[in-house]
Amino acid sequence: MQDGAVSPQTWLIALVVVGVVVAALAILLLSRRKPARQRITDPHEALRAALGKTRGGLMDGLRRLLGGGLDEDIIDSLEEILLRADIGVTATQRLIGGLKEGYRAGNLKDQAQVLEFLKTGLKEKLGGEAPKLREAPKPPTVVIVAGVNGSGKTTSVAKLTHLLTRGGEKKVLLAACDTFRAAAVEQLATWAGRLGVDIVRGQTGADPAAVAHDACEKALKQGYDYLVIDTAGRLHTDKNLMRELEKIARVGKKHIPDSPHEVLLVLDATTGQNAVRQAKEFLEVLPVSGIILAKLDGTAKGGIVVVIREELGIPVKFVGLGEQPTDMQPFDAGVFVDGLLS
Ligand SMILES: Nc1nc2c(ncn2[C@@H]2O[C@H](COP(=O)(O)OP(=O)(O)O)[C@@H](O)[C@H]2O)c(=O)[nH]1
Ligand SMILES: [Mg+2]
Repeated sequence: MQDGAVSPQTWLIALVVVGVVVAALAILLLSRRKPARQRITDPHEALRAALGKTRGGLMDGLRRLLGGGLDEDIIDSLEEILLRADIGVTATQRLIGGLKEGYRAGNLKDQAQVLEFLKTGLKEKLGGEAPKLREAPKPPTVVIVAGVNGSGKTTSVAKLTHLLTRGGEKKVLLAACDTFRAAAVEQLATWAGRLGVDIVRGQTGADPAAVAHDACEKALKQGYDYLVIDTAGRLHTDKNLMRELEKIARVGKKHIPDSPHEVLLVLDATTGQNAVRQAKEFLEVLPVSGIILAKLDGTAKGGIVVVIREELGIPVKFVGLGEQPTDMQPFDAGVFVDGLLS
């Protein structure tokens, strides 16, 4: 080899060194970048953010129509916008009727007044703050979480657990009664681990009522404050599912006669009116006492809360705003409507 010439090995080493330096710089830069989505800690802001899609559809439409003034034809055209947000035919017609009356009486003259009217009307329909979770006079409080497959039950159990254990004083036990799918038990067990709570689980295919039985016994003996029961959303037939849910509730009653204290039905907001139809089937067999409306963050159909209220007469107690345990909050009509229309 000639003096002064660089050997291939030296080139190779130099290349590797440059490569390592570039990779290290890239890792350093990437790790210092802000996460794409900052967690919003203020609950009102979190709800407002989750309602973005619904609010966008409503507000864009309202501004477009009301920008040039107000008359009865324009008020009629608002109907389509309200229906698209899944506010429902009954409520929409009543709101449109009220708007026309107000317009004729000379009380509604511009966009701001129309918005105020809609807000007040919706808040009245939805009531104020949702009733709190029902508590047993003597612990454990038994909560059954039901709903169709994929509606968000297991995630909602995790979110509820997070809310219940937040103060650090309450002991929560989970029961994995969706024994129909192995993955369902694992999913709940993973959440239990992450949230630091205990879980009662059976083998895949075990009788869910037997798991409920064991869980009730443990909850009573070991002084848990809450027993939260996750259930299956699909069996071979809907009849089987409903029978199984009844059986779980019945087994609970044997141990804790005034249970279940709360039966929460999880509805997937993205399915709009379908969710309401499903709910009616559950209501036939289960004493549903509250609704968890999940996935509000993924839909432009947030108005479905109005239909739920009008057609089911059961309070929406919680709203789900994402996939993390922190992404659920008690429903408050005032905050909800303000997040929808401003
Ligand atoms: N964006 C969003 N996704 C959710 C929400 N709740 C549940 N999910 C997702 O929906 C899917 C089904 O949820 P899961 O709890 O397993 O439903 P289950 O079959 O009823 O138990 C999962 O991918 C969840 O992460 C929510 O409020 N927002
Ligand atoms: Mg599940």
